[in-house]
Amino acid sequence: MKISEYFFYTSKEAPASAEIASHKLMLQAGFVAQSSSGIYTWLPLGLKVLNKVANIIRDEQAKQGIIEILMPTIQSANLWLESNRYDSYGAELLRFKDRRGQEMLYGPTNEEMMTDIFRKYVKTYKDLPKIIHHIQWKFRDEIRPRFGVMRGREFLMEDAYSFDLSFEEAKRTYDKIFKMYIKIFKRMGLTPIPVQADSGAIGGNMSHEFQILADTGESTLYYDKEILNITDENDFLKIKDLYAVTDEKYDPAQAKGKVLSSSRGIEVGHIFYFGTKYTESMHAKVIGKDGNSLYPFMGSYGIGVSRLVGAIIEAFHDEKGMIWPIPVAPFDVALIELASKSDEVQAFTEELYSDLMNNNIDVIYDDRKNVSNGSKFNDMDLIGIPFQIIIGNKYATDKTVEVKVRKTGERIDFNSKEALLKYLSSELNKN
Ligand code: 5CA
Repeated sequence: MKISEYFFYTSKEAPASAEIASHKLMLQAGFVAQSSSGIYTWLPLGLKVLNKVANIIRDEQAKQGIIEILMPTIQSANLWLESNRYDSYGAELLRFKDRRGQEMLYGPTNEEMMTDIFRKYVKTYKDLPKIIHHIQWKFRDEIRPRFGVMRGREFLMEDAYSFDLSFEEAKRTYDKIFKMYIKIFKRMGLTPIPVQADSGAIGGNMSHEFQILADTGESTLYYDKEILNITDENDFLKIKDLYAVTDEKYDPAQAKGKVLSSSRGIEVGHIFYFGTKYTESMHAKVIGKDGNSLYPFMGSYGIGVSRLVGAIIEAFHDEKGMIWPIPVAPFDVALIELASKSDEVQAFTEELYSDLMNNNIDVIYDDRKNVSNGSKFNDMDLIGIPFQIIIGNKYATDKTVEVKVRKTGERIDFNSKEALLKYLSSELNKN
């Protein structure tokens, strides 16, 4: 993508109203634009990251046999009257009437709608277990939307719902999703800490919040250091038995004898087991093995997709801007053409641009003519593309191009295009 043809608008300064790094940087770098309180437009760079985050989640769910559907954003109030949540959900629920006077709402979560779909189609134990998920916009009329996409009113959530025939099987499903969530967050370069949690408005008695470590997080975590040492996927479930809580649940007596770390965290996911709460209230029964009907045991599992974009920035940035982990970066490589009077430099840059694309490297090419070299450097640091290829005087004099690694600041010279492409392909495929 050539910047001259893109939708690329950065600002020199972060807006004064933004309080935390991710909010400041997302506005300054043109990743999102505020539309109204807690409601944002995703501009092209932000949308690319949002889609990458969503696709990692999709990919891991598919690997576990979890099936994707897409439920609407607007729901009928009738379903929520059945589950008895219509009134109890309170002021966060955006309620309205359609032209026929039917009471509707903008979904803040989908337990009711999922149970309704389940009861329409699934009638027998032979069809269970089932886990179904979707990625859809939610609305919660938060009393204090803040920190940009971190606590929005409209936000993108991935939510999964499971149906099992017994408590034991439901617990196995819970554990399977627990492990999958750890894998999902690790694929984004994050360090997830699952903490024991309350289930709040969702209801139920088994629940974990997934916090990711970030110095600017809203929660304070106390956790067994051993959690950080568990890196083999087969061992992820062991993390469940290790001590990890947010500060309001911290109890020195329980933590006795353990080597604890304390860090700040951001909640990026939340999983719940709540048994037959919705299947009973909404009469969603299946015929069991013995011919008697039974209420399936449910859990629900949510990831804040749009919040993750902010959370990843909180975890990875410096005074110059964002530092994207490769799997979620808006582009793999930034190609920076410095002001040059030489046609040869320009021709080489164009050629390299094509070569990068032909090698499936997603490149943003700063071909702007009316922008200073300094501003180009600042902009590419700000948007945090993992690798910058700088083509300027060194190419004119000795055919050398420079790569700057955004994360480390390391600079590497290349004097052949082949060596450069080989280096980039191997670095980009490490993950
Ligand atoms: N039904 C369950 C799981 S599907 C549920 O709604 N869980 S939740 O309330 O914990 O939300 C799931 C995740 O969505 C949270 O962990 C958080 O990462 C994200 N989230 C919740 N509220 C907001 C918000 N106002 N802005 C951005 N993300 C949010």
